[in-house]
Amino acid sequence: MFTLHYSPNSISVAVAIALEECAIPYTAVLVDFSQGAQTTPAFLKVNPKGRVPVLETPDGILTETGAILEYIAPDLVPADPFAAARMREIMYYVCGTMHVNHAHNRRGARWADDAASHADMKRKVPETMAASCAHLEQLWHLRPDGLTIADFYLYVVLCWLEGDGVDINAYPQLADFAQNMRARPSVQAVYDKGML
Ligand SMILES: N[C@@H](CCC(=O)N[C@@H](CS)C(=O)NCC(=O)O)C(=O)O
Repeated sequence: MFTLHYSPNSISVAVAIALEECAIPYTAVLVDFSQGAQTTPAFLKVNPKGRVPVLETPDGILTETGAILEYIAPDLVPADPFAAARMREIMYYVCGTMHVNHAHNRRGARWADDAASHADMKRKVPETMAASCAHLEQLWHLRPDGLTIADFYLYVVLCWLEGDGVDINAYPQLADFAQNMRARPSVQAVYDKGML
């Protein structure tokens, strides 16, 4: 049995989409950020990093979205090593750069103590997120064919664009991708569960 610790609209929802896509039954446990639930001793015992997602599996506890996605859905990683590397090229960019850009909106305290520094970081977010969208749009032709686990990560990050002050329609391939993902039953299921 699988237990997913998640927070709505967070990257943990990418794991929920993958579980739905693979028809893997799971229990979803809400980690209520508004109550600081990710910082409680009980949660830190599960994930000392104080972040979601966390997936409890029959093999042990996993953290880090990309790692979890690879575990859940190995069939959605291209068999060809070069295509798999292309997929990871996107996923690591979205995780290591774009997700971090987004975090500067509300999580500036990770990097600085001064409120003025937080405000400065926040102001920069529309610019850095737009730059990430432009890179993805420009390199879209390198994306491997067919559905991959990177798509789940990317979709959730694209859902953050509006709140980050970026209009997805300025990037037609990303907008098209997001629309197609939104139509998938797995994505519909997480909306129905109030996760997105
Ligand atoms: N590298 C991690 C990042 C996980 C992460 O930053 N999750 C955010 C939600 S999107 C979180 O749990 N934030 C809680 C906090 O910063 O207190 C991954 O890809 O899973």
